[in-house]
Amino acid sequence: MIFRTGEKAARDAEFFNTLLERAELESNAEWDEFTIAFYGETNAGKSTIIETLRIHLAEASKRAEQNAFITEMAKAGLSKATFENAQHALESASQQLTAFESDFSARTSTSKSELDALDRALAAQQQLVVSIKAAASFWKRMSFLIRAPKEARDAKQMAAQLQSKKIDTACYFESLGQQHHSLKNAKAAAEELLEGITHKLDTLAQFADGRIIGDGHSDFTRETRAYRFGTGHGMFALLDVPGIEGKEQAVIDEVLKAVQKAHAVFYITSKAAPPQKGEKGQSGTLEKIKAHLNDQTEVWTIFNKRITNPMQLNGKIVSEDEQASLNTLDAEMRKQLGKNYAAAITVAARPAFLAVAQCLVPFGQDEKNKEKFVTKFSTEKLIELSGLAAFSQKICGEILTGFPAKIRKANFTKATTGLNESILAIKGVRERSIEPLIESLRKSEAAASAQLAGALEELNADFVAETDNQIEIFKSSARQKIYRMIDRDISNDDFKDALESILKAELPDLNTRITQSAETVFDKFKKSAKRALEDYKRQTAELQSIHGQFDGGRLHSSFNLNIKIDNGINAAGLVSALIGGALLWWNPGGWVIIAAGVATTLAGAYKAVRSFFSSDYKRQQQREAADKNISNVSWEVESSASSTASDAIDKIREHLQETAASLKEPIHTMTMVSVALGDSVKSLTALSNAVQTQATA
Ligand SMILES: Nc1nc2c(ncn2[C@@H]2O[C@H](COP(=O)(O)OP(=O)(O)OP(=O)(O)O)[C@@H](O)[C@H]2O)c(=O)[nH]1
Ligand SMILES: [Mg+2]
Repeated sequence: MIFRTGEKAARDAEFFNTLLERAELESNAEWDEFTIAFYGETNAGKSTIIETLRIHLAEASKRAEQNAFITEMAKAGLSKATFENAQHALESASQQLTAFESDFSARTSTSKSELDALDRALAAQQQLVVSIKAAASFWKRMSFLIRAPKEARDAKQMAAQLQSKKIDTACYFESLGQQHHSLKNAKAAAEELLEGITHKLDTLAQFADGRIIGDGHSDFTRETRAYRFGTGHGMFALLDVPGIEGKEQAVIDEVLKAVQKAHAVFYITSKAAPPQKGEKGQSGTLEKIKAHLNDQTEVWTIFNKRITNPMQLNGKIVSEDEQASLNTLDAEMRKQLGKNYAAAITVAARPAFLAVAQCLVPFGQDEKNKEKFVTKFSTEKLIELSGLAAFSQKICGEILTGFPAKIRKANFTKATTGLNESILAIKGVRERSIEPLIESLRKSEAAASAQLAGALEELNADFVAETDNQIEIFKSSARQKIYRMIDRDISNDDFKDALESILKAELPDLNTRITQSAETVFDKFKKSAKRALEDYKRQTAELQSIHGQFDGGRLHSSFNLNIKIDNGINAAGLVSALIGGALLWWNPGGWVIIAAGVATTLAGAYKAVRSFFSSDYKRQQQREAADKNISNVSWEVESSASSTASDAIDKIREHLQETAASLKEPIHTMTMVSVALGDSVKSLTALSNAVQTQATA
């Protein structure tokens, strides 16, 4: 929300009111169903407990899922025997194939080495025959034509044997190949069978009990889901809320929306210890509980005792040490939430779930775990031992009794808490930010105005001093020049002419010097005025950033309280408006008129001295006449210059008043904002009182 002008501020404040009414009241408008939000750290077991209650209390959507599961199960025609047979078939086909393959490779290498050995023996024998023939005499070689040597005959026999061995081996390996092929086929068929079953199991898993329960990874539940239950008391809803302390940023809106809607909150924890406090400015679980659950009228802690082994279910599920820790937890929670905190209830969610779950994926982990528990205890016993029986009785009895009145109380409390927090936040913004800002702006404005007024006074004083100074220079220069002429014993006519021409020559110089010094003092003024305005502009910007950190608290979620003051000060522009044109009123033409007046004055002086002849006396008279005339002229110049300057200064003063009004603009804007916020507080207080009256009606 941006307040720029007072009017806009008032309009925004009105909008602010309506929004608050809507945001805080309508979002809590769950009036028919008693709603319990399951709140707590990720993996604490919120979804497990809700799933258990859904099954145990036969929640409608759970019943529908279970019916779908039963139908799918019947369609699948799955029995333990078919599954086990398929598993065994695959196992034995795999084993046979593996055994065959290793035997096959052993046989291959044996046959190869046997054939290699025979090959080598035959080659050696043939080599022997060649060497015998080469070493034999002519007659011996002739006899070999009739009967080959024994070695040659042996070689022939060996070659025939090798050939037959090779044929036998090839036949043998061909039959092994066929066996290999059929074993591979058998394994593939067993795999296909099992895959078909697994596919059926996957389909079943979609309807199985426990689908909403996480797999042990954080942040399993991402969106709040409501499950509705009908009881003798009427309808109630359980909200399965995403967990805190995981990737909280991603789910925090869902968490807050859910607790805002709820009439009671179950804080689920798997640790029998008070929630952790934050460190080094970071919010711990405890601070979050305080912040998130502060406007709840009923908060319970549900301690989910983690149990994986049926042996742990003998006797009480909470040890003495754990009970002592739970007592500390109760005390800490009561300290944070006051009378709205109820107490801790213990439940062992996992065994409770396993006890009541009926539709579990066959042969899966859950089914195996259930098996572990149900072989040790009956379902009824497990429901009792896990604390589920007592817990669901507590919900349906104590917690739901008289729930319409509880809903009313919870909704009204939340509405008034919301409104009161908003009122406090607006008051805080007003007192801690807006009011100090206005005060500081006032101080800065006063300082800037004083600085400008001071600069104007200084301008006047500087101008007078500078003009006096220049006139003194003029006087002494004119006097020196005319005295020198007088000392030459000139006639009165010459004296008159000389004085006139000296004055006419000196006056334009004086004019130039006065104009120049006027420019210098105006320039000095210009600089100080600009500095004053720029300082003010900078100060308002700094003040804005110091006080602009509006702590809107809870309002921040719905409102962006961004108040901007544009002080609209353009120092350079304002300064030129201040003295722009002031120097134009300077009228150099005035000096000619002054000079013309000299002659008239001189004529009188001349008359006064004409009858005197003494030269000394004449010179004395001429000096006096010169002094008088120079003085008269100076006085004329001074009064003309000072009236010109005071006209200019008056004009500046007029503009200064306009500037002063624009310096007050930020103060005016912020005062309007403050008034608008004050009005908001009044109307929100009236609304809060009206809600309270309704609540107790
Ligand atoms: N051993 C054991 N495991 C449990 C118990 N309760 C829950 N779990 C396991 O803890 C994991 C998380 O449980 P959920 O119920 O999904 O936890 P959650 O609080 O809903 O978690 P988020 O949805 O991430 O906020 C699952 O793997 C559960 O099986 C218990 O009592 N004993
Ligand atoms: Mg969950």
